[in-house]
Amino acid sequence: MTVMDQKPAPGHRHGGPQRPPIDATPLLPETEPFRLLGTPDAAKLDPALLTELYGQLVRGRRYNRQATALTRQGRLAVYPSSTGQEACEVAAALALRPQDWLFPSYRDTLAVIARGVDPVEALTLLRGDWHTGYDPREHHVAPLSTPLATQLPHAVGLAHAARLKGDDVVALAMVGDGGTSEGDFHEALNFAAVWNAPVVFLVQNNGFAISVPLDKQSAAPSLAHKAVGYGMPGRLVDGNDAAAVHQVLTEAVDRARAGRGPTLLEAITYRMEAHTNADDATRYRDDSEVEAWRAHDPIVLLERELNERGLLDDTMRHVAEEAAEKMAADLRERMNAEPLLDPMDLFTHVYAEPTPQLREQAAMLRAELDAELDGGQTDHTEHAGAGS
Ligand SMILES: Cc1ncc(C[n+]2csc(CCOP(=O)(O)OP(=O)(O)O)c2C)c(N)n1
Repeated sequence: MTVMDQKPAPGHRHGGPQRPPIDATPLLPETEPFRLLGTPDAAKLDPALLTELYGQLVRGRRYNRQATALTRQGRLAVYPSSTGQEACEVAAALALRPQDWLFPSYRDTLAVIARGVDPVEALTLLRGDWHTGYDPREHHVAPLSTPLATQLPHAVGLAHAARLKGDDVVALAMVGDGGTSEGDFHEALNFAAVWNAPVVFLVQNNGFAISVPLDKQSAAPSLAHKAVGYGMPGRLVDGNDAAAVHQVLTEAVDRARAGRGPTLLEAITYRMEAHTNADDATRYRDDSEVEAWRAHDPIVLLERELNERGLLDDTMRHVAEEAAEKMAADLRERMNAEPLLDPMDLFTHVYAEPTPQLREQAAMLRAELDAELDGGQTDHTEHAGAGS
């Protein structure tokens, strides 16, 4: 039995005048973020896991660089880079089984591709040319969520429904530090704990919500401490230590799978780039802060461990870099092709059964498109249906 298996005495429930003393200690996060790389415990880590993490971190870093380049070339409308946060992204995907579900935010493209989604399809939404780009059911990955924290109640709903049906499914929901101030965060965590839903919340605390630093965002001792108020355990982890993030996520996912309820994880990391390509981070943070985090880069930490254990040689480094370059070249090539767009797709998948207003709007657009094509000679009466 671990500390996280213990439930606090139910003294907080309405139990009449003889309430037992309240002990919330089992739910409290550790005082220091959990770390593995560079500690004696790292010797026990599976070499296959470390090399898998390494390959995926290198690929993820390259993907971030390529996607940012695509914004400069006008091929991508916007890209929120996760450079510096690759350990959280990759470990999140690797801690799940195929039947589990991932609920990502807009910054979590790397977790999405690590789950098996096509790297180009994962960028479709950020390109602005299709609602989601991939079929969420194929890899059990919900759409990248642009509205903050709305993915969290969705994750709880899916996890709760799976539990009611007896399905072996865990939902992992990812959110930023700023997202924890949203009402949806509160509602999701409250329902998750009351229903004992098999869901894990991973907060990537990367220091900023656009230009707002954490100390202007929350007065909580840590974001993981918020868990206690809902009655679930909170854990703090070094978000740049890929092995540590993978371990705490695996423990939390196993706990949820075993029916022991939700967990809130806070991964301490750092957003090395600006919020997106549309942001200028030099206006609100000092370069020296960014430089200080370079020494704690997730790839540097993992390389050091692999080197110390004799698990990384030039061949292996070369193989990882080659694979990343291949992925980047393919991404570049396919993103450079003009997408075939049908403006009528705007109406597809809005409702299973389109409303009269939607049909009317679709007919108007159809008429405009036809007019553009043939100077207004087409009979439009046959185009009254939406979502064709
Ligand atoms: C409901 C809602 N409010 C405001 C925004 C505008 N917005 C986009 S990103 C962002 C900051 C979010 O920061 P954080 O949750 O820390 O995530 P990060 O971008 O650092 O990954 C804000 C306020 C939004 N997308 N959705």
